[in-house]
Order: sequence, then structure tokens, then C-alpha cells
Amino acid sequence: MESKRKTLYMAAALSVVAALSHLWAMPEHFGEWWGYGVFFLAAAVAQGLYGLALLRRPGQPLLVLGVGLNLAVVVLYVVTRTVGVPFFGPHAGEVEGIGVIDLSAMMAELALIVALAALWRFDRRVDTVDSVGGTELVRVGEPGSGVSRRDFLKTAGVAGALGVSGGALGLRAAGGVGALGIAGGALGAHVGTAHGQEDNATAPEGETGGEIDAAGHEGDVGGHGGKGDVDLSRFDPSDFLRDFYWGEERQEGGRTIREYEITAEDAEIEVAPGMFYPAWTFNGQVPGPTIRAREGDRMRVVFKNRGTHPHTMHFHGIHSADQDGSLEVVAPGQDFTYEFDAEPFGLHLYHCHVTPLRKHIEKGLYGTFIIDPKEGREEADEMVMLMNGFDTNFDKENEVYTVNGVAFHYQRYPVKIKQGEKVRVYLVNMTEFDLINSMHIHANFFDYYPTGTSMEPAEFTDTKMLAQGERGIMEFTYNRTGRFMFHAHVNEFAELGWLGFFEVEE
Ligand SMILES: [Cu+2]
Repeated sequence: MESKRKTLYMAAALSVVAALSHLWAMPEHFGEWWGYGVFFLAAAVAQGLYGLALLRRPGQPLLVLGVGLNLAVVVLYVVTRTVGVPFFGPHAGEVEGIGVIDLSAMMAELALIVALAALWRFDRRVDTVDSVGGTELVRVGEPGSGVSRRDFLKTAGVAGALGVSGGALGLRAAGGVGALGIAGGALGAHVGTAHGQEDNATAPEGETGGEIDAAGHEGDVGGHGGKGDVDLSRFDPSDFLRDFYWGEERQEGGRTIREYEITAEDAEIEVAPGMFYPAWTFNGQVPGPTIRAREGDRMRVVFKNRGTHPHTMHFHGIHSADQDGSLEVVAPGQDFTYEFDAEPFGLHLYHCHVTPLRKHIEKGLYGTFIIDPKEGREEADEMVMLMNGFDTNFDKENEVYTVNGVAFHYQRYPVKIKQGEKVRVYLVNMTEFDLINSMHIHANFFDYYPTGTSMEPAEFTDTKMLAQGERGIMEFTYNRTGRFMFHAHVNEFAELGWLGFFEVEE
């Protein structure tokens, strides 16, 4: 009965493969919502145990149970990839992307169902033969069947493989539990913040790392906005402010070609001291690099998707339909080169355009895109300020607001500008969930150019309100030295991180 045994071992191995796949995906799902994480953990444990149980007691009830449970998981998989995630959690109703790991898990489950059905047929044949009597067929591992040394070693081998892989996966799993802790911490920070706003006197001292101090900002300027500092070695908003990515420039047939390289990758980013967010990024940072060109340049953007989900790059601007980055999805591991002319001049943005769009934006896949007019703009100290938020506890609300990715960064490190020198701020709003965001500068007024497509200012104001995707250029000059505040005039946002200072020096 060699073929029955082989089928049995194959079925057990398939169940273990499916279990490992679920274990591998578990940390990410813990990152989304504890409920999804627990589901993946339960599925992994059940499939792992099932594989072992199958070797010990491959009776009909177990075969039927296996077919039923695996069929349910496969159906759930197909539903989440077509109709959407059913009922539960923050991603209910959203269609999940298809990846290599989850697809192979699903294949393993399908193969397992087939193998179990085959075993069931074997069993029926065995029963028939048994009833006739005189058979040497045995059920592996059943009492009295005399499990051979070889069988035992094979079984132990599968169990050992499971153990070793489980150990290797331990780190990932620990990461998932860590993410759960961070989510919990963020929730704590949110509750703490609400508390701070209510009694309006003392915000709780940040004994948990991820806490944002929502108390007033009087007095000790550097001391607020959370304890400690984020690790700036990976991403420093002070550098990002004036960092423009012009691409690699060369001449081709009398034209300026600019080639950019952008890679989508998953990365854990620190959005406030001790508060981490499992982001999807362009080039490992949120916001993505500020892509810049001159009107009429030919732009070539080599996009590599090295993330775990399908992504695209959708540029605002004028270009052909097949370069729009909204329909041709780039699967994980794949590349796509976008090519178009830089037009019109002004301040634009780029972002991933894969559905559910909300998720791909909230995860951090966006950046600023500047096209200079042919004749250039007047000399100025230029900087980018991209307003965004982070939903650190996955409740479809932002817990942290920032300009350029780190809460209160420019409060800890004021933006240094020169007295009497013109400052040009490229202001972009990519805040998800909230309908608007705004920018207010203290003790001054600015010229405002909506979308930067006209050289004539449309407004002279000190506060500008922007909807998502809206952007504009601000120009101003401080004629007095000193420290001047700028912040969202949505005060809640300011208290949750979107606040900074200009340090005007001689
Ligand atoms: Cu995306």
C-alpha cells in the first residue's frame, strides 16, 4: 500500500506548507488588525496540527474534516480576492491583492483537498477488502498496525521540519506581536490625547514610548511632542525639506531626458518618537522623494515594485492614457517604466493608484512632483511641505499628523531661514480620512499660487485650507529675526503633530 502512504505523507506535507504560509503572512495581518492576525495564527496552528494528526489517525472523520476546513479557507481566499474581505475588521469590503505566498498557500490547500479525497477513496477500498478479509493493508500509526521505524522517522521528519521552520518564523511572529503592541500603544496615545484635550491642563506624561503630548505648547518649545526623538539616520525631514530628485540628466536628440528610479518597498517607519508604522513606501520613505523636472523635459521613471502588494505610480500632469499608472498594475517583483513630457509647469503630486486606493494612500505611497517653468522662478529658499496623517491603530482615523512624515519634527528642529530672503514653500496635502488640512504661518502673510500653474498669485493670506490632492506654492519673506510658528489651523492636527517653527536668522 505504498501509494496510499505516499499520498498520506504528501497530504500531511501540504497541510504543513499551508500552515507555514499562514504563519509567514501572520505578522503583516497582525499589523493591520489583531482579528486578522488571530485568524492567521489559528489557521496556521490548525493546519500544522492537522498535518500531524493525519499521520497518526488518518480515519474518515479526519479526512472529511480536512476537506471541509480547507475548502472553507479556499472559498474565503477567493472571496477576499474578488468580492472583498467579509464583514470583519478595518478592511471589510476591500479586495485583497494576490501575492506569491498566499497563492501558493491556496494551491497547497487545493492539492490537499484532492489528496484527502484520494485517501478517502483508498479507505473505502480498504474497507471493502477488509470485509472480504485477508489483507495486509494497514493504516499508518493506528494501534496494532505496527508503525515501522521508517514511518516513525518520516513522521518525525515532518514534525522536525515544522519545528525548525517554526523557529525560523519566530522572529517574524515576534515582529507581529510587536506590531500588535505598537498598535495598542498608539491606541493608548490616542486615548491619552483625548484625555489631555478634555481636562486641557495636564497631558499624561509619556510613559509609553509612542505617546504624543497634547498639552499646550507654551514655554519649553523643544520639550513637547513626545519624549526623545525618532531615529533620523534613516529619514530626516530636515534634509527632506530641500531635497529635490532631478533624476539622471542626459541629452537625446536635442532633448533633455531625465531618468528616475523609484522602488516600492514595505518599511517600518517611525512617525513620532517610539511610534512605528508599517508603511508601504517609495524608496523606503514617506513622503516619497520629491521628483523635479523642467517644463518640456522628457521624463523616464523606472518603477520597481519590491513590495508585497501590487502598486503603480500615478503622476498628476498631462500624459497619455497608457502612462497614467491607474490601470496597468505592477505586480510584486515586476518593473514598469513610465515615460512622458513634463507638463504643465506647476506643483503636482504622484501616488499609487491601486484599489483600494484609500489603503494604498494611507500606507504612504505618495510624493511631490514639481515642474519648473522653462524660464524658471525667481531665486528663493525653496522647500517642500507635504501634509499627511498616520492611522497607527488602523481605525480609519489618523492618530498622528505631520508635515514631511515625522510629528513635531520642525518643532524640535526649526526650519532655518534668512531674514529678508524670499522663501518658497511647495505645499501639498495628502492627508487621508480627513477632508481638509491647512497651513497657517505666524506673524506674516504669503502670496499663494494654487497648483503653481500661474506666475500671478491668486491670494495674499496667512492661512490656506486644502482638500486631499490639492496643493499650492506659498511665497513669503520674514523681515524680523526670531522664532515663528507654523501649523495646521485645524487645531486638533496641530496638537497631534502638525506644528513647527521657522527660525529666522540674520
Ligand atoms: Cu499601491
